[in-house]
Amino acid sequence: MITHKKTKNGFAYIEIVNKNACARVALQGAHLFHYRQQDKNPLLWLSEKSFFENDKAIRGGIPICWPWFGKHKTDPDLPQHGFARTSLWTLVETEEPDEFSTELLFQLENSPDTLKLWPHQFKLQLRVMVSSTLQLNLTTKNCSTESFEISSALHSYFAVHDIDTVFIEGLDNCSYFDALTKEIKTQKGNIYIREEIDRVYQNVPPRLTLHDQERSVQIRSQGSSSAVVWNPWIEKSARMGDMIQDAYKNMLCIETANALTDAQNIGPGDDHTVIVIIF
Ligand code: TA6
Repeated sequence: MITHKKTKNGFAYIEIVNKNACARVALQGAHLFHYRQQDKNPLLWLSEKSFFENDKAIRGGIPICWPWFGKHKTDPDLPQHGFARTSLWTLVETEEPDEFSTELLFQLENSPDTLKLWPHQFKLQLRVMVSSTLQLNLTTKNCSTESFEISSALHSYFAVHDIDTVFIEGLDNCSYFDALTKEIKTQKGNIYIREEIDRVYQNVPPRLTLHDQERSVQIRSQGSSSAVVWNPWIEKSARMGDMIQDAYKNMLCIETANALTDAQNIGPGDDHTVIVIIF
């Protein structure tokens, strides 16, 4: 079942319910902010203090960072993580192949507003597949006559039972840029979270696992060889207006990205797709 809904303050989203799972996707940013497999706890984290307001990114779920990841390379006045997550997308297709799965296709195209921020003609599509697995396919099409470069991230916020007991498996021996120290380092073994962490891993394998007390979450990727790991820890989460003080204890970002050396150059008429599958 696919239902168009609005929050009390009129923020539009779509609710998906089938026999395997339920999910919610905001039209702003095509932002999936809830996913729960049948009879299980939500897989994704959503801040209790998240805004559901125009031009403010929802804190949690899977924001789409596009057409640049992080700060804009040259213009500090441009929005962090690009404009896709705060733009109003269009729901162009819905499909319910059976009672166990649901597919939605969202689209964002260049407009006078986007051209002011990023002078390229594009079509951006997000296909969301909700079943016992959650799959997002983000496709960038270059509709202009010149190449352009994008960096991006499917910025997944995972709900965790207790940050002190989780670990990430699969990034052993991967090099990473440590955004806190600005150094390039190499990961040794699994990743445990004992302080603020903000790292962009490169040459990342297509299979990562988040081990939580109650479950292991599989993260599969295609079209991406970089991954971002982020937890704001105590001080930063206390400073964030859309997170409660101890929110850091129950969330961990493992983002499927095309970031830093994995930025993508797309030729005229060409396209690039990055995929994440979570289960
Ligand atoms: O997840 C990586 C990161 O770039 C962090 O540095 C942190 O800023 C996070 O994204 C959240 O960014 P946001 O703009 O959503 O507050």
